[in-house]
Amino acid sequence: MVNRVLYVRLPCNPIFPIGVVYLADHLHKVFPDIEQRIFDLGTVPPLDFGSALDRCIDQFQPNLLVFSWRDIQIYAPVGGRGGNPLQNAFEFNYARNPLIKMRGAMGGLRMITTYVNELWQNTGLIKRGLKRAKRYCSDVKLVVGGGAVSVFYEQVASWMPKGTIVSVGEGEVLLEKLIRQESIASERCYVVGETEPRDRMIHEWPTTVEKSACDYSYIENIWPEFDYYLQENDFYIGVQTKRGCPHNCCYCVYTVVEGKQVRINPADEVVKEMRQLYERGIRNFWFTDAQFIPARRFIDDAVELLQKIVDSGMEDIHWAAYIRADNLTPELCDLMVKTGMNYFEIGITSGSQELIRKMRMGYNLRTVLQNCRDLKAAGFNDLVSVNYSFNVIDERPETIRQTLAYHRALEAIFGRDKVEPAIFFIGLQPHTHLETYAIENNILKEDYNPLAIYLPWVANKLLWNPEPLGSFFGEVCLQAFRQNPNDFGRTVMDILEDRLGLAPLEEALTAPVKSAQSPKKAELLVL
Ligand code: B12
Ligand code: SF4
Repeated sequence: MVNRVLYVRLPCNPIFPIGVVYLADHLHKVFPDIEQRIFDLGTVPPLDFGSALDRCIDQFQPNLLVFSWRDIQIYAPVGGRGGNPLQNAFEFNYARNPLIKMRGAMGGLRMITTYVNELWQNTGLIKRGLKRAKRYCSDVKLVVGGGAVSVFYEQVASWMPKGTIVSVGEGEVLLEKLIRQESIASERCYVVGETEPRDRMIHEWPTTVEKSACDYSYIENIWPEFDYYLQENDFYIGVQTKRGCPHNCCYCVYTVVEGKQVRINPADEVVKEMRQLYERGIRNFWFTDAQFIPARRFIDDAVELLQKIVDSGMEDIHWAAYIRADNLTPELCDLMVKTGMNYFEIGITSGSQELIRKMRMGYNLRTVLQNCRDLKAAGFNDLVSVNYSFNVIDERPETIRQTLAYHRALEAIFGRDKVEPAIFFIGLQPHTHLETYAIENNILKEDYNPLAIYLPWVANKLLWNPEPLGSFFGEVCLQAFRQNPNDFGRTVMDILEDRLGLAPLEEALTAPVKSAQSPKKAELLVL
């Protein structure tokens, strides 16, 4: 009988482990009699990982071991665990000064070492946990899942012990079936050494689950270190309000991990969950949805939720989320401000309507601009992070000029200091249209390993910055790192404007039907 479940969240920056919290809450609601324990290695100093895990297993003696692995990929333009990956990669690839090149190489090497160490460390912890748990229960089951495993489920098999169940996406139903000892054949999972992942398994639609407010009185009972996240005031605690995204953006994997069908968590339940955290002192919430307002048809759901937050009287809270700013209305803007939204990220990727269409992002930049005006008029006066990924497809000097014009228009609305341009270069991810494009165009081999970023020729292709503009962007970013590393995004925008000038805003907002593009790039449009 499977009745003692231990959730181990593998080492991670201290981001609230909402995934395991929801899993434990769900199983408790279905099987109130089973014993559960949450153990979060995100709160343990690195030198103690192994011994703390041993101690926890010795005490709890689980017969189901659930390992949750959140992130694995360190590409980001910001300081990651091993340094700033973008700076290192660009210094190594594009610097003319051999000393800077060398610095990039050394930085890259340091990051790769951190990355490989983390892979070894986490797989080591999984194996160690299993071995230890076998002392108490010889047929203990081992399941691994979480964000990182969902994206790289095909690669992790080679590191896991035989018999490990590798899971993609939400794990609630899978765990339920394991407890009931039912067949798991129809779940998005496979068993290492016994079954192979089905072709395109990640694209299968997840089983629907009804979500109710997480019961935090129960969670604090099974998680002795829960207080860790209550002590500091700056944690944004995760709360899910919906799951899934119906869009098709060419570089994005969320839409397959979470599924295209959007599930709305009932507003009353979301507020009930927030209220429990509020009563424990939490004032900052991160709505963990892939998109808080995935499409216009979900505007009413967002309005309902925010109105209920207003009615709840939780007046001194703040929240943040990923927001498609094409789906705002003046009413929604008003509610967002009233409920304390103090940060949001709009991933517009480009300020050129032509490129937005080519990346299949399905929104209208003119609408985004108008909605931002409405948000400002509603009293929004906090930080907006605007994510730009240059050079995804068909970028040209004129599309860069359009992006700059668009960015200046956003600055005119919110104020220069309130709009933070986050300059990303796409980290190519498996199961995306961009990956298909790269394989079909011989940029990547079909059997490439997306985790082999320790191989410079793989890393360079995964950090998407193709020629002919690749070196130009490399040079601009290096200049910005030199000039003002603390205000990197704004400096990049200024340098680009100095070099290329601005397009008329109207040009940015209109997408010509035809454009000068290479045949290869045109293919992406019909993928
Ligand atoms: C919201 C979010 C953020 C927010 C988090 C805010 C907060 N306070 O919680 C912010 C913006 C801060 C963020 C930051 C980053 N994120 Co993020 N984030 C997400 C996002 C969109 C949702 C994660 C989430 O909380 N979901 C809701 C919870 C309930 O779901 P969950 O945690 O996935 O858990 C469920 C399942 O995974 C499963 N499950 C979990 N564990 C287990 C275990 C078992 C055994 C089983 C069976 C199932 C299971 O069941 C759970 C319940 O349904 C995901 C993408 C996505 N759509 O999933 C990326 C994602 C998790 N992030 C990712 C990354 C990389 C990052 C960064 C490291 C990026 C960076 N390089 O800077 C940073 C830093 C994070 C850190 N550790 O320092 C990657 C991780 C995978 C990877 N590529 O390595 C993801 C998957 C996105 C991607 N593009 O691939 N992120
Ligand atoms: S980038 Fe955003 S809108 Fe596009 S598919 Fe991903 S989650 Fe959806």
